[in-house]
Amino acid sequence: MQVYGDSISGNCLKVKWTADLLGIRHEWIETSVLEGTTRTADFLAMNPAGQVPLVRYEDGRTLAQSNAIILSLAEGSALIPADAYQRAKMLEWLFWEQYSHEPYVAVARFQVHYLGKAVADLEPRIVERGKGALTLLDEQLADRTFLVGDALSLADIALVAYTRVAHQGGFDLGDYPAVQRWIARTERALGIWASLHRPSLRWGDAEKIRRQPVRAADFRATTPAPCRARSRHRGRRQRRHR
Ligand SMILES: N[C@@H](CCC(=O)N[C@@H](CS)C(=O)NCC(=O)O)C(=O)O
Repeated sequence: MQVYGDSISGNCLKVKWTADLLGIRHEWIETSVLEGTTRTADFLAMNPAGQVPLVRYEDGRTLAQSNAIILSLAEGSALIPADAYQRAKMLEWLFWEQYSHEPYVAVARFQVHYLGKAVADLEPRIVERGKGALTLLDEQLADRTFLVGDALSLADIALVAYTRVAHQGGFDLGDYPAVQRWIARTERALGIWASLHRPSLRWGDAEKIRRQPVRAADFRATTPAPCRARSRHRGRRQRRHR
């Protein structure tokens, strides 16, 4: 399987994290949005929408839309709840992410962090709606570990993608403490903290994730204080983007 993705894009990273967590072998083909690679004739022939992420399977079939892709990759795994109601709750979060979170949190981040716009010049509606989305998440996460039930699901993967970098769009994650704790837990569950925090579950623990849900209890014992860990993590990310 080939994944056409831009590594600055949360939508694309959702696909990489899901594939890595499930041990799905893939070739990552870096496809730059800023350089217009998604609008070339070759790329448009694969995805007329001119967007990444896009996957191309061995048989030549293609699939776009990040949440459709992660749903297909995670089919039959513990990242999709077995219970019908919980599965629908997971989908509820995925649809909400695309309509009420990503268009504000991700767009603010893109304009500020990549296009160099001042936070003060962002369209007020984007800022208001972005804060609204983060507030809703914070309220929902106040008394739960993951977004659906007590186990990591695609809802966490989809929502963490842009929430963890919301500060790059001018949002202050310090205003959302439950969100900060959940980001730390989810990053750890995904193994994207592996080198810093030596989690008990590591990137590539594919069998474990495929067979049994990642539950809160797997992380509670050793999860570090989110603020200290976040600032170390942020430093690393910023250096990489310079
Ligand atoms: N709803 C789509 C959004 C995809 C999207 O907006 N992709 C951006 C990168 S995050 C892109 O390819 N933009 C290039 C363009 O529109 O020319 C998804 O979730 O995959």
